[in-house]
Amino acid sequence: YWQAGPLLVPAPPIPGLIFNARTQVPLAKDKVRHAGEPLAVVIAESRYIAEDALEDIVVELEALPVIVDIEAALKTGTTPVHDDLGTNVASHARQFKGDYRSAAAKAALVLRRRFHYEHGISSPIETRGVVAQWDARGRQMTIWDTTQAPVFVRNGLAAILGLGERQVRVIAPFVGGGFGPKIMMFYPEEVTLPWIAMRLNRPIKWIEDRFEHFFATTHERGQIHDAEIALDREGRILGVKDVFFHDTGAYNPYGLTVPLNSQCTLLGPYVIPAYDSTFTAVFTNLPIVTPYRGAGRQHGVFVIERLLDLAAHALGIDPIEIRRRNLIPPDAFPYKNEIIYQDFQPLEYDSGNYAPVLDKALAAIGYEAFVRHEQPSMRAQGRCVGIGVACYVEGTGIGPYEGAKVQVQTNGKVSVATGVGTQGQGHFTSFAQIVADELGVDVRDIDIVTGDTDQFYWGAGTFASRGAVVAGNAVSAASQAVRKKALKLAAEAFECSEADLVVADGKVSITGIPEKFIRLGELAQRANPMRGAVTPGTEPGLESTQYFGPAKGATSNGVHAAIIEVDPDTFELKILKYVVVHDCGTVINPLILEGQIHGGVAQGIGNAFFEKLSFDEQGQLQNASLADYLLPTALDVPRMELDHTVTPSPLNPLGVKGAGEAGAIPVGAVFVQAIEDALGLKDKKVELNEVPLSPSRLFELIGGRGT
Ligand code: MCN
Repeated sequence: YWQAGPLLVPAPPIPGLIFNARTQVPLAKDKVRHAGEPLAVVIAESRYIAEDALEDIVVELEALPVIVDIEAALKTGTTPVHDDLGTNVASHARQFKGDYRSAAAKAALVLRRRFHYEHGISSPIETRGVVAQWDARGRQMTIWDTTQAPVFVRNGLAAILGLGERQVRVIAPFVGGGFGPKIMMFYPEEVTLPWIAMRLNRPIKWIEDRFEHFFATTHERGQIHDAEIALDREGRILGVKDVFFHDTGAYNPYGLTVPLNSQCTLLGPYVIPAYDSTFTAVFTNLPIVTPYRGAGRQHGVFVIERLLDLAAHALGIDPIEIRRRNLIPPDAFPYKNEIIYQDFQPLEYDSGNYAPVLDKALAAIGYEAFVRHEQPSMRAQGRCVGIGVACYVEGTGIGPYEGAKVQVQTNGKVSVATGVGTQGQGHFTSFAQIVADELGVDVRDIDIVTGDTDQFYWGAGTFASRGAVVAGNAVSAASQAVRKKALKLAAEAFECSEADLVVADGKVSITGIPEKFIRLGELAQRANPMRGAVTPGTEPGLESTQYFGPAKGATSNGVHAAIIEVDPDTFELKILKYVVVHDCGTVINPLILEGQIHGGVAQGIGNAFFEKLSFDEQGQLQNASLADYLLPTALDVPRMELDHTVTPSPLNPLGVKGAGEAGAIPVGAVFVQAIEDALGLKDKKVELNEVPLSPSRLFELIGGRGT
C-alpha cells in the first residue's frame, strides 16, 4: 500500500493552487530528511535492552546539504528536500477579494512591515505511545494509540495491513493532552508497531520519551510575513496585502491547514474590503509541521493586530479607536469573506457582535483608568508598565460530521458513545450534560465512551475546536430521538397522549399526576420484548444513533487584554492583569470553558515569551529538553479574569461555537503591544515585530537599559 504512493492528502479548491504532497514512510528509505526521522526499530523484552541495542546500531549516512532557512530553501540552486520535485515549494496559494492595488492607490497611509512569528511544540504532559496486539487466530488487531483521530487511524491501518476495517480496533485511551500534534496521520510508530506485532505475533509497546518528542512529534514553527495595510485618514481599512512563507518541515502530511488558517484568520473581526494574500509553504530539513492549538491562527492575528497598532500610531489615532472603527457591524452577519477556509468551504462568519466583547474587555482591564491615571503614576515611580489589547475571530466547529449513540439501559443508566477522542477537554461532563437535559436523568447516571472504534464506528476526530459543535449536536440529536421513543412507549403504556407526559428524574410521568410514572429503565425493557413482536418500522431498544455534519464552521471571537510590567534592566516580565472576554455561542459548561481558556492562555504565554526551538545550521535541535526549552510555570501564568457574551450560532441546534483553542490565539499580539507600551518603544522608534520574545531577545532588540 505504502509503495503505491503517499497517503491521499486532500487539497482545497483554490484556483492556481500548487500543492506538492509528500508524506513520510514508516522508516526512512534512501534519504533522511530531518533529524529524528526513524531509521530502524529495535524490539526487546525491556526498555533497557532496547536502549543498549540502539547503541550497537551503526548508521552510515552521507552528509547532504541541509536546509533550515525558509527563504534560502527557495533560492535557485538549493538542493531540494525531495529530489523528484526539483523545488522546495510544498504549496503556494493566492487568495484575494476586492482589488488591493486600487485600495492602496486611494489610501492616506500604506504601511509595510516584515513580521516573524514562531510557534513551538505542544508539550503535553504525556507524550505519544502505541501498543499493538495481534490475535492471530481471530485475525484481530487491537491498538491503543494516543491519537486524536482513532477512526482515521483504524481505516488507514486496515488498508496498509491488508485487513478489513472491522478487523482493526483503535482505542484512544485517556491521555494527558494532545493539543493538535497527536492527530497526525500517520506517525511511523502507528504503522510499524502493528506490522511488527503481526510478524512476531506478540504485543508490542512503544512510549515516546521527552527527548524523542522534540523531534519525532510534529511542531508548529515559523512564518515570515511581508504585510501591508492601506487606510484612509480616519483609520478605516481599505485593504491588506500579505505575502508569507511558511515552514512545513520535511513533509506535509497534514496538507494546507496551518497556512490556510493563517491566511484566513488574519482578516479578524474587521471589515477589510480588499485582501490579497499569498503564501508559499516550504520544505526544509526540519521536523514536520502540523497544527498545534491555534493551528496557524495566531500567526494571522499577530500580523493584523500589529498592522493596526502601527497604523494607529502613524495616524495619531488611539489604538482601541482604530479597532473599533473597523469592527464588522452586528447587522452584517452572516459575513462573507469570499476566500476558502481550512474546511474547503468559503470563509463565512455565521454570527457575532464584536463591539460589546471589546467594551467588556476594556471595562474588565480598566483601560481608561489605567491609561489616564495608573500608568502615569506608575511611570512617575520609575515603573515600566504597559497595556495590550488584541481582537480575534476563530473558525471552529467544522465538518465533516460526528455521530453518537445514546442507549438507555434496563437499570436506567444511559450509555453514550461517540467517535471523537478526549485529551482533557472535559467531554465526559459536557456531553453528559447535553444528554441529561434531554432525557431528564442525573449526569452521574450517564456513561460516556469516546475514541474507541469498536464502540462507535464513524467519525473524524478531535481538532479545530469542533467537539462541542459537531459531536455535541450529534449527542443532542441522539438524545432527542431517545426521548421521543421514551414518550411513545410511555404513552402506549399509559394509553394517553404524548403531550400529557413529562420526562424528568429518570422517569416519564403524567403531567399533574407525579405518582403515575414509569422509569426509563423499564421503558428500555419494554422496548426489548420477550414475547409478541416489535412493530414493523420500529426498532428494539431505547436507543438511537444520530449524526451531525455542519455545512460550514461556526466562528467564535474574543478580546484579550493584559497589563504587563517589564523590568528595564533584566527584561523580565510580570503580568499584573490578564483579561479574556469570549463569545463561543451557547456555553455548555462554564467551568470547563474557563479551564479551556486558562490552558490556552498558558500555552499562548509560552509561545509569546518562553518557548523557542533553536536549530543549528545542520538542523539539529539544540534545546531538546524541558530544562532548555522553557515552558511557562505556575509562577509565570497569572490569574485571569474571564467573561463572555453569547451570540448563538445559527448553524447548529445547540447554538454552540468552539472554544478549545481560543485562549492560545492572540497572546503574542497582546504581549508585544504591552511590552512596547511599557518601555515606551514607539517614541524610541523601536518596534517589536516578532514572536517569541524573551529577556535576551529584548536585550538584543532594545539594548542597554529599557527606559
Ligand atoms: N465547551 C462548552 N461550551 C462551548 C464550547 C465548548 O462548554 N460553547 C466545552 C466543550 O463541551 C468541551 C470543551 O469546552 O468540553 C472544548 O470544546 P471544543 O471547543 O469543541 O474543543 P474540542 O472538544 O474539539 O477539543 C479540541 C480543542 C483543540 S483543537 C485543542 S488543540 C485542544 C483543546 O481543545 N487540546 C486540548 N483543549 C485541550 N484541552 C486539554 N486539556 N488537552 C488538550 O490536548
